[in-house]
Amino acid sequence: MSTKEVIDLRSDTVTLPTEEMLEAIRHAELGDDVFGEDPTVNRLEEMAAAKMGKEAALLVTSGTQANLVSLMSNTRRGELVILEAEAHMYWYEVGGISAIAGLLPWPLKSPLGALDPRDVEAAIRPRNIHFPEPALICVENTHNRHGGTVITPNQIKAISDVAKAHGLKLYMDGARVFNAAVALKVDVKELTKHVDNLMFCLSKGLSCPVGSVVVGTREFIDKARKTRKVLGGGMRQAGIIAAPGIIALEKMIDRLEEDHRNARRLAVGIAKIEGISVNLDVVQTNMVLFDVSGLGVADELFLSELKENGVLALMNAKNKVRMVTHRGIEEEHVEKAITAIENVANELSPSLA
Ligand code: TLP
Repeated sequence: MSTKEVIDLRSDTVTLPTEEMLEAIRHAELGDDVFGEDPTVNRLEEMAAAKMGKEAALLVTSGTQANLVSLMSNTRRGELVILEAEAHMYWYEVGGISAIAGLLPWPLKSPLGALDPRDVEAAIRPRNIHFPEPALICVENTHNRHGGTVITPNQIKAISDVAKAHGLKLYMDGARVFNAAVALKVDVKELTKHVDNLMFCLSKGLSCPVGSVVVGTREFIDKARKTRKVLGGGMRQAGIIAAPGIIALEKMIDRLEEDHRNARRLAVGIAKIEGISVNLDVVQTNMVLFDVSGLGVADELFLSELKENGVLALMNAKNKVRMVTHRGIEEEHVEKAITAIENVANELSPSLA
């Protein structure tokens, strides 16, 4: 790394494709995927379904499209969807859940992202002329806004039991489900077996340039394929997106462990800085959330000073900074980032140094 290189910790979405991925794109066998004739897409979809222990899969353009397609394919307009109050679908998807899917989100608070089954049970009201019909429960794994926290197979099963008892479907926003599986050291199927359907992203820690995959029963995926079409997501020679996805599934999952190690290293380093606090219990995968309220400076100033020192980050909430580790961030970058944060803290709040 040159001394001028920027350490970009804004998100794992900033990862660039590997050389092997670029080669695979160049040589991908292509066809028209709207006719189901792109062999590379078909291969990726089959691999994804097998990996998740489900019948079928569908390549889509983004995590947001995956969630929207899944919401619409699991429900009818006017129905109620129970989700966690900090869920990505609720916070960051431009309100598509209501504006496009026509659903009523019913957010439930939780300390670390895992819904309490008793809260879910209580939220499912009896069928009544006044109430919207409840249709779907959503979990997010790992949980982004809670700091990349992991939801365990037992926690998912407990929600699934409630869903089944009330005839509701269970969906998982598994944008980073492989991070959860790697952190728990379990096969990803342990995390998917209790949900009816899910999505995962290729373009985050797995390093692909584009794409997410929706996975579920054959019937659900047939419906999702049509929903994707109405949303303008029918792609033609989409094998150029699927080709790196195949490499991601074959080769990029196990290395997520490195990202987790680096996140922990980063968090432990940041925790020692005066004026900054980190809850280390929440650092379970590749994200670090830390509180800079002790520095007494505006968030914009903190981020811009950090940028001056060669490190990029995002705010997760007021005074709460988010950093995400990913391929391309090595131990030396973590050390440099810690030093940069320390320098900024000292510059902005010299009295604390
Ligand atoms: N999350 C992005 C931003 O939108 C915040 C990030 O940098 O973390 N579900 C979850 C849990 C996500 O974290 C994201 C992306 C999505 C869905 C949406 O994926 P994209 O960005 O591909 O639409």
